Amino acid sequence: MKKVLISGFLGQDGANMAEFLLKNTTYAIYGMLRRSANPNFTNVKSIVSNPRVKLVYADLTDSISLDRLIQEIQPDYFINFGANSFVGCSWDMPVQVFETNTLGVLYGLEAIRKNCPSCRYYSAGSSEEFGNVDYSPQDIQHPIKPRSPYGASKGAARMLVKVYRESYNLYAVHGLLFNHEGTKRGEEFVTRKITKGVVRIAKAISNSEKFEPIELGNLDAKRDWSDSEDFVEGVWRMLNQELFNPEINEKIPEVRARDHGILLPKPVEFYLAQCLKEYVLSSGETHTVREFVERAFAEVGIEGLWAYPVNDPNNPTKETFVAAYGSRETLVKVNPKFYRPAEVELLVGDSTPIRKELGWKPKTTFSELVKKMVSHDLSLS
Ligand code: G4F
Repeated sequence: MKKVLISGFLGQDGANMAEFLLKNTTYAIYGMLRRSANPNFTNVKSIVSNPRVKLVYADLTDSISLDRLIQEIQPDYFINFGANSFVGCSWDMPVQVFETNTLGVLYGLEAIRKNCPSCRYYSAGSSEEFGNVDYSPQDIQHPIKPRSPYGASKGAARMLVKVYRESYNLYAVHGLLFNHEGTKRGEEFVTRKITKGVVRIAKAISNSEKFEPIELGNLDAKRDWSDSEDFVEGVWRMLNQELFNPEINEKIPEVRARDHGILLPKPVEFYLAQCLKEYVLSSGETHTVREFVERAFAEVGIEGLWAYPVNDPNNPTKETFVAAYGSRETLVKVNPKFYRPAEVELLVGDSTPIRKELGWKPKTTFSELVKKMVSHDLSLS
């Protein structure tokens, strides 16, 4: 049975990837965890007792632990979703962010090179690498222009993946993922913060209770939001390019030879590494944080208006979202503490190549995503 090692197993993407693989393959899943006094298994509660799932311990910042794990498991795939993924805190802990997001990638690549060079490696890249963008929509050729320590850490990881692929012919790819959300999203990210807040406020209004507004930062930031469940399929396609792109089989005689049962001097991944491509995953649409707020409130039947409070001496110029009818209560207010030292103002991705070459496309639209997240949060309370 083939083996897939997933780091960041308890996070949104790790858990969605494990669910996808349980449904669509017969492979064994090794969910990598860090030692923690109170690990949160919420995202994996429906799969963790599946006999194909095994929990294993290592830490991306501990090269010895990764080395040992890869040597022991000999995985066919190592999907590295482990990261410090919250851009906002990357200014507060830049060294930890680099240790996890960049050195963690280096340690993984080294462990594969030494112990298991036929293992296919996925590195979770980010549209944050594009930063203050030169053009729209952004594609794989867009230069790396990060605006945060997080974006820089991911850009550096991308270069390491390239160097290891080209130097050692490893099947290693760094996918460029635009924002992706869903019901497993952490509450520090703006989409889930909004959907949880909307549900809290809707419940309070229906029970005639008082409530605090949702406090947000930059409402004008534009993001290209998709569903993480769609993206894990795109990642899997990037890791199996020859299965989805028949042209690769034509280009590489060794792949055809392997398919005919002919023994090759090197693993097939060695030959594939020379024609691997990296791809952008995105919806191709961009929306402001403001629009996300409006849609999420619309899902619970609350219409609002953007306004500037005249009677708030502490916050005279900051915008608020107030209920359009009835008491005109404040639903959302801006709190400068949620602004970042530098912002990525606009992201919108061009995912045409993966759609054409690997046949991937997202299934969930922006409005379906908002609806899904709000409905899920309603079902929790
Ligand atoms: O939800 P966010 O924190 O996501 P961000 O920074 O775009 O990063 C996410 O997407 C990246 C891909 O582009 C990933 F690499 C990364 O790991 C992560 O998944 O913020 C989205 C936008 C930002 O412009 C932020 O300034 O929302 C703005 N925002 C406004 N108010 C807020 C808030 N963000 C957060 N987290 N909290 C707020 O109150």
